Amino acid sequence: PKEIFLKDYKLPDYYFDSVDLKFLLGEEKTIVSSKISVFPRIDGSGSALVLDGHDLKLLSVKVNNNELKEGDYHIDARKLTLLSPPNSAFTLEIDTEIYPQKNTSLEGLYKSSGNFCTQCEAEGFRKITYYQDRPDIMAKYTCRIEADKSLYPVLLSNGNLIEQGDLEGGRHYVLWEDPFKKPCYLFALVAGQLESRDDYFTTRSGRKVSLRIWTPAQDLPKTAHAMYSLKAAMKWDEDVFGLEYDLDLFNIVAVPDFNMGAMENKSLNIFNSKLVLASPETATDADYAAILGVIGHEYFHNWTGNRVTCRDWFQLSLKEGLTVFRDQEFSSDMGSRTVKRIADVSKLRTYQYPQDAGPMAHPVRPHSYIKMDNFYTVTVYEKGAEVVRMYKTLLGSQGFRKGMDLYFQRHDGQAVACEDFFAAMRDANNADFCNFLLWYSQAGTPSVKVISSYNSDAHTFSLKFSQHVPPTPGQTVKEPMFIPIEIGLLDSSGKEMPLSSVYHDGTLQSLTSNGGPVNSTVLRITMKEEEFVFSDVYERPIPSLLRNFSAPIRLETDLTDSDLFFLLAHDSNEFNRWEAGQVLARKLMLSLVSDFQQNKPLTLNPKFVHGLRSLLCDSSLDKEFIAKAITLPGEGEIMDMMDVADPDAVHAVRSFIRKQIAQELRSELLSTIENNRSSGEYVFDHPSMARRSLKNIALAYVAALDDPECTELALREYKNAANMTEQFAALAAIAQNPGQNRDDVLADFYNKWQNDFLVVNKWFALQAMSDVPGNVENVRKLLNHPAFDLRNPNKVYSLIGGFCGSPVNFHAKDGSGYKFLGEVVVQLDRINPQVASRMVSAFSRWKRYDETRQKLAKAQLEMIVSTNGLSENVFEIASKSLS
Ligand code: BAL
Ligand code: ZN
Repeated sequence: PKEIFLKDYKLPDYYFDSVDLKFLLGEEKTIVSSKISVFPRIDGSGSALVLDGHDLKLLSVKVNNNELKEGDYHIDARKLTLLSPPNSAFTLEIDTEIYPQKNTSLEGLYKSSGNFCTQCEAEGFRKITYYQDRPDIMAKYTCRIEADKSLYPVLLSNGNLIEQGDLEGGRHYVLWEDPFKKPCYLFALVAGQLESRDDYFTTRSGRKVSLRIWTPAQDLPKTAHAMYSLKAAMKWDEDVFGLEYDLDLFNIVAVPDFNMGAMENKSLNIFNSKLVLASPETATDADYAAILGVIGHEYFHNWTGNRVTCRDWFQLSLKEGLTVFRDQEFSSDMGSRTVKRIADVSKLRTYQYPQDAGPMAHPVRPHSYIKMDNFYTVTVYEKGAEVVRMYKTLLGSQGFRKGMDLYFQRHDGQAVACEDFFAAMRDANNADFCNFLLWYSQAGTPSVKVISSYNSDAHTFSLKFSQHVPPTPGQTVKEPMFIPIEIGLLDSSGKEMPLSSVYHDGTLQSLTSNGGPVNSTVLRITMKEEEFVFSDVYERPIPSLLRNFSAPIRLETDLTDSDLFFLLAHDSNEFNRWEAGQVLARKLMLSLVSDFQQNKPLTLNPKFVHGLRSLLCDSSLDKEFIAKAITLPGEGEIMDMMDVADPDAVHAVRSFIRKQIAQELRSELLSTIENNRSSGEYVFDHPSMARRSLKNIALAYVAALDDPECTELALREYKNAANMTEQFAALAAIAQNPGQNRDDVLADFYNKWQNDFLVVNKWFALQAMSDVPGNVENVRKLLNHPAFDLRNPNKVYSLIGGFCGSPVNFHAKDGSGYKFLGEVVVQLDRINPQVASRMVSAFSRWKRYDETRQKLAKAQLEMIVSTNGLSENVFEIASKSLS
């Protein structure tokens, strides 16, 4: 397979101006005709025109109305090359035949539950017709669709519907025109039996936009929350960024078979149904929140991605990092900012940090790829969003907004690079960003160490920082990075100390704002080692460092346990209160892991339990914050901090602590459940969700005790639950403990929900993730369950993905988990390489484990790599994991 490098980017030799597409949709095959107006970048250059194409049958090629003969072009499995096109603008017409019914890769045009739909990002358009399939080719499109009217009454594409009518033989047609130039990855087509929930939104300049959410008729009642989310997102983008929608129609279609979560095609977003359909009975609060965030995300792409797009796929984070940042901000404004920040940072630590420390580590802007699909990663998305967040931390809200305005002013309608965003932020604010661009090119999570000292004579407080960026594949030597660290200082009563000035790099810098001292400031760390000295500090402070997680780094401090308990109790920065608790929990877990490995008895520090008790009983705190604060760091996070990851020890320790907490806080947890029962209708708002989340975590704790009273309670909660959030939480609480109750409720849940495939996926995932010993056999059985289907990505993510997320069973010492995944990946790769390659990623950190496990995992990777006919997708991940 060929590797593609960022440094090899070249401007295209030919541009496309307009593209007229025609689809004749049929049951055996689909005919695609394209008519493209082409012009050379440099007149008379005479270079060949190379078009991408994959799994296409070429019927004809015409240039300026003349059919080309063999010899005028060259064709192979991936390219169609016009050897000597005209020297100036010309018309290119191509007819191809494709077979959507047989397309199980779910990229290009395919069928999902009887309906046609498309997925073109990143390189799916080449499975529809021959084209320069790269994002810097932006053109205006029309799309005519012809199909059987009774089978496919609804025919959708991008832009405005300008014509429609009936044809002979029970067929009909539509003609869509998109007035905005776009790259082909934003092209979309949907045809099928769908109905819509209709609403409208009036933009602030008075445009009345029709909003339609399309699903099969029976699912329409479950689209209310998606419509609410869409309208909220449209309003928010106007309020916060001054960005309005630019057409009279916005369509969303929900499909059950979809590789990604959703796709931002211009005016025709296509969504995985999981991220559209919700009712209180069938969807959890987490589902509701995800729908809000992703509906927002895809809508926000209309400006950050569609109006301004990427020059090439290496720039993916330009649109994704920025749009994730935007959706995070949207969700924060719609709910609790602190809780959202905690959730986002946890996600980063759980998924992105391990990627950054493993064989697939890559910069936010990767340097190379074999398959672009493999780079829709937590690094490009989530770390990319952190990079955007750092601009805002450095510039403030107004400065950031100025940068965004300049970005659109300069680049609307263009395909640009990450430097263009950087330059807009810098120029709009006249800012000195020093070497900030390294965030785009250096992989690896920077480690920052800080040592503090207080001088009681001089009344100064010093912070000495040192940073180190670990080596990553292909990058052994790293430059120091520009790291913004937001900090505050607390006095002995827990109050913020006023910060008046700081001495750094030979100069005394005033920190006052509006004439007075500030409580929090952002230090700019740019060197390998440097010191900041605060003056006028009249007692030894406790520093609150990296507030709001102002940079995606690992921070090591010299804070003592008692400092951390103090911060947990007093920090005015809620995020850092949570973080202090997490640091304590991580330290505690690591030390117990070491005890466990040495066969020492495990005991829990009573101070830790006391800290949790105070949180649990503090009625002034937000309930969801409490729920987050009493949740222990995940097993993966702890393993990530060990020299040799030991899944059994970490699992044993985490389970031990959970049970201890449950025992010692039993009465507080039981009253928490009692006091937070639902009354009345399900409401999607922060207070109600916070209440449910606190109740559910309390239930999970007490159910871990597996005693008759608590089990009875969990069974009652399961039976009486009036919404899926509480029903599923009770099911999960009961399912922690193997036995008859577990078997009974799992069977009951399936019987209840067997006709709702999204709920059944939750049932698959819950069992797949279970830590019951030898669970691999249960998961193998579930592969043959009538409700399971390897062709449906959501089912694979639930069952196979869920299983790989269970440290004890996936990493079972006998290698049974690895063997299972190896077999499934090979089978899945023949059906859907993108999904298979996501699954194979679970192997990527095999070197982190002991020798026995390493050997077993490596053997599976070697087996996969040597499989005949392996896709490039899986090859890239598996071979990089081995290297
Ligand atoms: N562009 C792919 C799906 C998304 O990130 O919105
Ligand atoms: Zn996106």
